[in-house]
Amino acid sequence: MFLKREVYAKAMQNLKKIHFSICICLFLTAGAFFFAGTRAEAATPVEKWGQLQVQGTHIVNKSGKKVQLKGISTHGIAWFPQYVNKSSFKSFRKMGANTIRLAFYSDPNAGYSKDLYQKVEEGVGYATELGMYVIIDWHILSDGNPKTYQKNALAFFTHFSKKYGKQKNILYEICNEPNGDVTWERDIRPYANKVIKRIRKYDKKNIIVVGTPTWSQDVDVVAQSPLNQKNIAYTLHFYAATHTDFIRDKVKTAYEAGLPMLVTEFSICDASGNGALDKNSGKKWMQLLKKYQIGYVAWNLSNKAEASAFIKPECAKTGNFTKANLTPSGKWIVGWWKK
Ligand code: IDC
Repeated sequence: MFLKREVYAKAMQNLKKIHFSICICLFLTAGAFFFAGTRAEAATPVEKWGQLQVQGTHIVNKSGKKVQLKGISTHGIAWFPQYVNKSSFKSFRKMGANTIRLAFYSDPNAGYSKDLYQKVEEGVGYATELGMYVIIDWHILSDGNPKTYQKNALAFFTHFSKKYGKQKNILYEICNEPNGDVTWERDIRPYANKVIKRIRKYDKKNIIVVGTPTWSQDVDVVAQSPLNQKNIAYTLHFYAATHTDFIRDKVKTAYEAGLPMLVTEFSICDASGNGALDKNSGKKWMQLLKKYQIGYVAWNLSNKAEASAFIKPECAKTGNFTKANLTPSGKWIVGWWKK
């Protein structure tokens, strides 16, 4: 009887030990998951990738790994300044964006004003706090030749490269879309060389994105004689319903020739920024960009009644967006960000 009781007590003791060990194990596992979870959440895009650079045909991160920038461009910040705020950018980061582009129209007839430097600074500030990359875009458009307002461009990039030259999350886009009677050799190349020289006075490392002829479509032309400079990528823009295989072929040619490219603007509607969506052509673009590891930033962050706008026209919010606030083009594009 005594023996039995002793065996029983021993068994109970062992059981308690096992129970205790299981508890400890569970606690440690839960703790590990918790810390992994918070750590993963704490790692912002810039914490993960660090200083970007151009290596050969690609944009790579601090460890030399090819990366795809993905994100959204503001509309002209003169017209939709209300979307340049931290909560707005944060909601897109949550959906998978790592990049914000700030579109600063350069033509005085299209919103240019030195007063808007302040808005760019706010935007860079929010993106930086959120650990996102930010493209400072000198948005030439109606002023087709980048030389038209070259003096203003030099002042603009002097100001921002002086201010942000030591940060690692900045990209400079020096001429959104050259168009009209403009050639690479005669107009864009000399303009680019001047602006790059100015930026490099203050910023030795960050990537400079250079526009290409015909609304940043002729990457094949540029690939024949790119600039002789470091950390340069070239702009490629497409609107999938208008720009189909004939532009995708230009991209293939340029890529095979070794040209580093970045899509700083695109949508899946037509080139007017409006019209029907072409998801079929859009899908071909996404597949091509993934295959080549070319980054892409979508047009545009506004609730304007046009197909390329991301926010539904009836949505009055200016931040804290969810997918329910997005237009069909917005929803479709966001769906590719985490792929
Ligand atoms: C469009 C906007 C539209 C605005 C127009 C003129 O979507 O609301 O009225 O500019 O400023 C581009 C340009 C980009 C255009 C966009 C769509 O870089 O500024 O935005 N687009 O037309 N290139 C090809 C298409």
